[in-house]
Amino acid sequence: MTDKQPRTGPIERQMSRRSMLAGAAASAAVPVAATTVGAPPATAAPGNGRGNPNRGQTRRITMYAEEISGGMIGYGLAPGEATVPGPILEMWEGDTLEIELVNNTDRQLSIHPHGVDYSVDSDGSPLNASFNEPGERRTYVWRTHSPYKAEGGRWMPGSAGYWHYHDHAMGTPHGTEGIRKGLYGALIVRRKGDITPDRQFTVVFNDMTINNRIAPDAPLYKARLGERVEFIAIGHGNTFHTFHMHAHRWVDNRTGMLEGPNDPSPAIDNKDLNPGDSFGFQVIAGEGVGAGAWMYHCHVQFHSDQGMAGIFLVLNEDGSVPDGAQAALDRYRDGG
Ligand SMILES: [Cu+2]
Repeated sequence: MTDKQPRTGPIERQMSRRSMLAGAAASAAVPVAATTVGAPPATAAPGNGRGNPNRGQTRRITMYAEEISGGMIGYGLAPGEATVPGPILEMWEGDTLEIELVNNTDRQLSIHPHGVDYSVDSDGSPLNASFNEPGERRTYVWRTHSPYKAEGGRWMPGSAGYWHYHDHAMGTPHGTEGIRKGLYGALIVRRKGDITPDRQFTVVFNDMTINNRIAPDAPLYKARLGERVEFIAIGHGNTFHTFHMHAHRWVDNRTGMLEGPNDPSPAIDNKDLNPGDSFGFQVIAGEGVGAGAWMYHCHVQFHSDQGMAGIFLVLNEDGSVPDGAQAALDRYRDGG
């Protein structure tokens, strides 16, 4: 599945919400080279579904499913801008998101979410005749809710979480071919009061790939020292994985950061990431450890050895490349 690499890498695409919004033109295969990054984005992107934290907004977006190079198929927010993974979609608890999916392929496909509320006609599965025929436009409606007290006094969880979406109709009634070819992406539902990050990166362990790529062409994620970085990790395919990040730890709760001094959530830096799983967390890039080329990888040894490893490059605060980082990137490119 990785005989050819996608032309549009997640590096530039996920560098900032601004660049994602602008929909930078597809670039050639992303070179493993240290470069500076632009100023962090200042504003949220309306195009990705993120609104403001006032509850109860209904927003509508259009997504396009398209073939991209290398035999892959992706979702995008505009024609010609499909990527693997697809765009990060965001909601606040209480929001409704209407997604008009345009199928620009000659195959049946759909979009199926995890973690949110939907009726059977937005299920995204052939079981409920909820999919797009080739060329068809179809609207899927996703709803969310805040925690609430149910009858009998128990509390029900809200929708907030790091979730994901994927095809559920191509190849099999489970979308097995669509997922294999790249029809997947991150879905974030935030709770009022949540802090939004400076940068966001989607990491998908899909069979033996990361975002359908392998080392030395696995995604290179870049941030400046001290930036608040959000990772959304998703598992797909047919094998188990464990996600590990060097030198950065998070806590095993909804956000990755403690709610207060008495939050008992344990700190971790390695977590199961099996098919259908997703989790996310925020870290402060390089906090306590400094700038540098930090590896992230699947910790199943034969997976990392076969290419499920990439670099989280923490640049200096001024955006310059820290000492030794280019040498580390060169070693990575050379298979070291
Ligand atoms: Cu693995």
